[in-house]
Amino acid sequence: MRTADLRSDTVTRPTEAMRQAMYQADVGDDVFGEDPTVNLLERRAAELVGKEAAVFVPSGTMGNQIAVAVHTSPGHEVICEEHSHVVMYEMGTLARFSGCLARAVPTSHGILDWPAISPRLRPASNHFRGTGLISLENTHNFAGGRVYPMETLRSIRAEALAAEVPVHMDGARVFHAAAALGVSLAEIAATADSLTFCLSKGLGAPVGSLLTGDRHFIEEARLMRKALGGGMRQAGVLAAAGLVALEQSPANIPAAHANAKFLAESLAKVPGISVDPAEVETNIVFFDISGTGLTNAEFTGSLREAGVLALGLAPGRIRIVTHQDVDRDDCERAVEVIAATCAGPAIHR
Ligand code: TLP
Repeated sequence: MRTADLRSDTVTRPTEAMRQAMYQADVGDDVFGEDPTVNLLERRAAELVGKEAAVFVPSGTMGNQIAVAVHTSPGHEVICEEHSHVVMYEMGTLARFSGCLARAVPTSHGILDWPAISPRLRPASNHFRGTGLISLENTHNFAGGRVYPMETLRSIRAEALAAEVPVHMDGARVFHAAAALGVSLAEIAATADSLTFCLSKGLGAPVGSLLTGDRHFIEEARLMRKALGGGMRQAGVLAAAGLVALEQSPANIPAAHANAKFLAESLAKVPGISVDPAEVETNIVFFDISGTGLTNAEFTGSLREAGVLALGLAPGRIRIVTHQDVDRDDCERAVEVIAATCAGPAIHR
């Protein structure tokens, strides 16, 4: 039985072209700056997002946390949305590595705007260190892949510049945001001082993220990467897959978005499930199973037996994510399996 793995877009396997490129990659010691394939990937990434420079890091988490560490100093406050990855899912590293305090802002759909940010903004004083950074997540994972409207980003950018506070963007899935809006990566990236994006989320590469920014910022970021143990030596084998991902995978994103929409629209018709398809803008669908009477473990366990994998991320809240390793047939089967799972307990009640 083919498994439809919808737990995350991190589960994709490298394509044949990536494996070939990895096999043939020209490599050197990247800590000496001598890996030609890593150097090429970093140049290509910087070019794509319209920034001066980029540094290849093992994970999105490291990219984000290096950005926090370089932009801030201990005691600084980081304004971010309350469910953002940088504060909720990065092992407390904001505090552990950078000594920063999260000013986590509640929102209804994960998207911050200046009216939500400005009351939390604090210049340094005798009593507190003040705001060191604004961090925006685009797309916003735990808000269901929501995309920042360009005018919101531009207004945050303009106000933050005036307030002299840097903006970092956790663009783990910024390719998805660009595809949803029909804008270039550079247009989005221009609204932030630094941007992290992931090659291993929805782009199919096995490992790696890029942190991008101006030349001086990236020089500092390289030192911080080394301090965190992220100097990877002959990382060209990984960068080679990343270059293929940048070249070939963005073309697969529209299909992943259409499949997510299809899933949301189909699941909205299943009794016991609550989901608003209008809120699905990219490749992430969250739905509520409270109406089924099943626990997350019962629900995902039943799906797993039928070859469909989903994640329970909060009580009653299930996440499915589409990507290039699942097609429409897999999604149709997932809907059938979910509908059967929801119908099951009603028969026994
Ligand atoms: N997200 C993962 C899990 O950590 C939840 C997933 O399956 O979605 N920023 C955002 C917005 C992310 O969604 C993630 C990973 C990261 C950063 C961290 O990237 P990695 O896992 O490479 O450290």
